[in-house]
Order: sequence, then C-alpha cells, then structure tokens
Amino acid sequence: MKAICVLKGSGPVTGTVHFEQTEDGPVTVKGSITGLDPGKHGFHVHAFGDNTNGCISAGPHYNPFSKNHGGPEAEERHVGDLGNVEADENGVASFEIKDKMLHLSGQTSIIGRTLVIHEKEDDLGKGGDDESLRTGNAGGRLACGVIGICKE
Ligand SMILES: [Cu+2]
Ligand SMILES: [Zn+2]
Repeated sequence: MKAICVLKGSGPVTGTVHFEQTEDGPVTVKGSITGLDPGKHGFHVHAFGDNTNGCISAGPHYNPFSKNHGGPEAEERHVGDLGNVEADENGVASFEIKDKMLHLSGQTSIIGRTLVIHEKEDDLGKGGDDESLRTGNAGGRLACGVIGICKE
C-alpha cells in the first residue's frame, strides 16, 4: 500500500512525502521539504483531512488512543507523532523515517488525515509544561497536505 502527501502553506515551504507499508510492517515515510529555516521542525499527522482555513483546520495530532504527546520512539505518544525533521543550511529537509505506529489501512489508518510541518522543534513531550504534552511546543504550521492513496 502506498500513499502520498503534497505539503503547501501560506509561505515558501513546500514538500512531497511518500508513505509505504508492506503487510503489517512499519510504514516508511520518505520525502523532501524545502523553504525551511535550517534546524529541526516538528512533523506530525494531524487528526482531520480538513484544510478549509489552512493547516489549522487539520485539528490536533492524530491520537486515537488518547495518549499524551511524545517522541516517535516513546511508549507514550500520539499515533501521529513523527518527531522532527532537520533542514540543512539550504533549508532542505530530506528524510526516510520508519514508523511502527502508523498504518495505511484499518481502523487507525492515516489516509485522509493531514501531515503538518511546523515552525519550531518538537520537544517530544519533554518540555516540562502542559503544551509539551499536547503539541511538543512545535509552534505554527508552515505547510500541510492531506495524505491520499497513490497508484502502485
Ligand atoms: Cu503538528
Ligand atoms: Zn503529538
């Protein structure tokens, strides 16, 4: 199963991200995002595939099991928590993530939900305040796109 997401926002940030899952294995999330400030940027799947008022309409992090926010390797995390991607000095983040919580089918599928790249670094739930346990203090939403089914 394959899926794709094209990220767009109100600024210069754009990107394309591919998702792939074989059987019930981990999902590979591979892509490139340009127009970023150098450094780390929070990267999550948000609950809704709604971009009516831009990326904000996508709602909170996708969290079907009512957990606190965390890093991708943490026991306690939202399904949508993919941690950070890091942009180089040219503002380009290229990445290949393997994630064991994401699914492209079934009850907790991420198809039809929104992928968001943030302004700031995700503190992975370790920021010591309430917001850290909700959003990782990753700040504004630079660009986003709905995750859709893609041709084999
Ligand atoms: Cu987010
Ligand atoms: Zn989260």
